[in-house]
Amino acid sequence: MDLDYEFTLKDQIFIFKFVEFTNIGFTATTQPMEKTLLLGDEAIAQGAIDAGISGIYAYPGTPSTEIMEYIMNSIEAHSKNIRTGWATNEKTAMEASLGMSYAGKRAIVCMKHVGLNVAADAFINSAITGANGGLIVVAADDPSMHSSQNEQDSRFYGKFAMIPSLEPSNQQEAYDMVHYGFEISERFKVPILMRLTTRLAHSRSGVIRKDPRPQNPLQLPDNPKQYILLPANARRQFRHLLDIQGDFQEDADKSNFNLYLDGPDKSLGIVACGIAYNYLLENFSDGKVPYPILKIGQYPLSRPKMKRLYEECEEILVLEDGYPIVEELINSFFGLGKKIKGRLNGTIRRDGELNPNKVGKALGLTIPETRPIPDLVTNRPPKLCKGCPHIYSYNALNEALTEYSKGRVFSDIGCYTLGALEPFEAINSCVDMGASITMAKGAADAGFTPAVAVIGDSTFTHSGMTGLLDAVNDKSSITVVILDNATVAMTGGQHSSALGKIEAICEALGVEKDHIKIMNPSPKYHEENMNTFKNEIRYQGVSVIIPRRECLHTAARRIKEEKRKTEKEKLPSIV
Ligand SMILES: Cc1ncc(C[n+]2csc(CCOP(=O)(O)OP(=O)(O)O)c2C)c(N)n1
Ligand code: SF4
Repeated sequence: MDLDYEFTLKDQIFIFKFVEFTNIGFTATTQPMEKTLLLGDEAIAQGAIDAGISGIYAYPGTPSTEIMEYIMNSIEAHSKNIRTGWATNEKTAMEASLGMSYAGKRAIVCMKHVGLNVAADAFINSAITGANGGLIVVAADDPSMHSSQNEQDSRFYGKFAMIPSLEPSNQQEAYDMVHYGFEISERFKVPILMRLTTRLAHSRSGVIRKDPRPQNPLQLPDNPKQYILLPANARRQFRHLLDIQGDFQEDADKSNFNLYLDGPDKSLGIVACGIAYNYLLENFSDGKVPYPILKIGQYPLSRPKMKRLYEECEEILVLEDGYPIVEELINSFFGLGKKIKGRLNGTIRRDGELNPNKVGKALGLTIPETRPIPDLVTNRPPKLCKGCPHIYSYNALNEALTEYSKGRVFSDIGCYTLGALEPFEAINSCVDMGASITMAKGAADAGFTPAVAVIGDSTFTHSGMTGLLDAVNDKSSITVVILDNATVAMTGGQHSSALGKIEAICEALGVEKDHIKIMNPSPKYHEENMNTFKNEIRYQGVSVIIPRRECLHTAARRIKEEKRKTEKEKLPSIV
């Protein structure tokens, strides 16, 4: 039995006053001291609305998607004219938020952890330009890779960019940290990174809201050169960033999010970062932990508090959901021989999500037996929905490729990645968004032809277009299949930036019009589709095939919405 997946969050108190549903969406009540039941993502979103943002930018990605969705559906956000809407990728989202900050307004940009890799150029440089209006970059990490390609820890990015990072331990802190994050972003004139993990993003708890703050007026930065990163300016700006590192440190030392909580038993001192603090409390039914705890919610690490813990306690246990970043720092800060327990020394498994049971085991507690997972929910691998258009694209493609040896289909990230599984086994790679086209190109350049790339419509505009241009410029012999289901299906059916634009984009990038083919991925067109695949795969150049049929769920939602609108129009109007 795997205990990893069995836990509850005791601290998630289920008191909620009221969430009002309307035809546009929902909005929380504002009575003081009443708790609103919010997901971690929603707490960030509501915090951002209340803290006076003028805009949110994001590209969907689990577990961050609900932040944008909440603000898009919020009547309050609509009434305040807060800019919402999906960006084409995380880099464009990051840059747009930087532009809004340049104009003096508060902005928030949200993405999943791997999205920060895409936005990294802009993100790291935004620490050098600095911010004008408050700017918060939210990265939602996914330890255990519930829906991701890796479990990288975004706190490294905060350290890499040398800006303050915030890591909430519960939904209330997530809400409060947004207010605080904007405040320090404007005080220090730098963007702030906020990192959370899946369980916090996707679990609910009662949140007390603060009084809403008005939006900032338009106001350009005092220093007109701040955003011009020519080397001479960049050097100056970077030196300034280095100069204010001490201020970040001082702020973290004083921060209410970094608490030293004393305990009588000094045989162990516990460092609990973000949600790990919640997991720690979960192991003590009265909420009283006998050991001193350093609860961390703001980075850089508070050295005086860490030093006190190190000096007062015999051993240190580091609890962090993600990489052993703090454990590593303590080892190298002090390195004075005391035992530091955590993921690095093997007390806690190096990979995978942290949870209360893992924390209990690390504390040497006896973990009560949990009920086994019922058969109904075990071993149920994900699969394409029955009738999904991707199924018929793969059926035709697989048949068209029977005359060649295996291993020729480079794929990408989306629902269609499930084509890797039985019964299709249609694809041979899935690395990062956009890599299908460029990997197919590289393989074709190496002489491995035919090489086929399979990419979704949203992934194509996210990161596929530039690779296609490379292939066109090099006249690489590849067939690119852009599966157009008119949505970003895998993350819940968000609007796809590619909608209605794919052929025009391909043509503009230089793909010959005669080699851009549209097909309907349905069983009745199987023969026709298979022949189209065969012909284009034989073509020695760049060809694009666009199987086009709406995702079943998006279609169902669209039809329901259209029906609701028609029924509403039919209602007699009250004058
Ligand atoms: C850099 C990055 N950003 C976001 C995601 C989350 N994500 C996974 S697949 C996907 C897009 C899928 O849309 P599409 O390509 O249209 O394929 P579909 O799921 O609709 O078949 C997204 C946004 C990710 N894995 N990596
Ligand atoms: S959600 Fe849509 S695209 Fe994804 S598998 Fe189901 S039908 Fe296919």
